[in-house]
Amino acid sequence: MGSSELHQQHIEIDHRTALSHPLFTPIILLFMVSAVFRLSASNRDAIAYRGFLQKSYYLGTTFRLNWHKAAAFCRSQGRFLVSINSQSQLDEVIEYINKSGFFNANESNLQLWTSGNDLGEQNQFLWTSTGERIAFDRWTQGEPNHGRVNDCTVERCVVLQHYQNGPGATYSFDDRPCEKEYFFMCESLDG
Ligand SMILES: *[C@@H]1O[C@H](CO)[C@@H](O)[C@H](O)[C@H]1NC(C)=O
Ligand SMILES: *[C@@H]1O[C@H](CO)[C@@H](O)[C@H](O)[C@H]1NC(C)=O
Ligand SMILES: [Ca+2]
Repeated sequence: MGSSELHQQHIEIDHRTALSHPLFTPIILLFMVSAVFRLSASNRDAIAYRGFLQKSYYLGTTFRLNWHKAAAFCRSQGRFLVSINSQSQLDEVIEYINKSGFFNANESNLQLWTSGNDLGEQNQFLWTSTGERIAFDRWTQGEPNHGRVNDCTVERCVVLQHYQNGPGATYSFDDRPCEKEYFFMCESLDG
């Protein structure tokens, strides 16, 4: 409420300045007023975003991307690929996936890109969205296995994977080829 009064004041000030100046045409005035309105709308959105959300996630399961494109997609949404460095962070992610209904829609397996990778130095896995080392030991059994093709290690980016039926992965990490396309999860880091 305080902020909308403020914006109205701005408009009145602009209005008076514009009218007192002989070079201002009504078209320029209209442009200025609409610019002020646009500015105030985007400020309101930013305040609402900070006010109501603690940490927000985005689960991308409508299309698959390679790791680099998934990271860019999250940035384009003002977010980062998800980093999971504790049991409580994993629980938040699982709860979000549960609520998304992904596994209700006859899906039995999920692999999604996280921000984890060892692209900077072999076997030094980092969450590159936060800069932390991967300290949460949640690797799927036998992983990371540094999968190789033609003597070159290609498995350097980390998925979170869950297989609903049978043994295997239970919300655990696996290094996969960064160029492969998987679903992905983004998070906001504020809050
Ligand atoms: C997610 O759903 C599974 C299966 O319904 C349940 O066992 C588990 O407790 C849920 N986890 C969270 C963190 O909500
Ligand atoms: C899930 O699979 C069962 C058995 O194949 C089928 O009858 C049902 O319609 C499917 N449900 C959805 C939402 O696809
Ligand atoms: Ca692997």
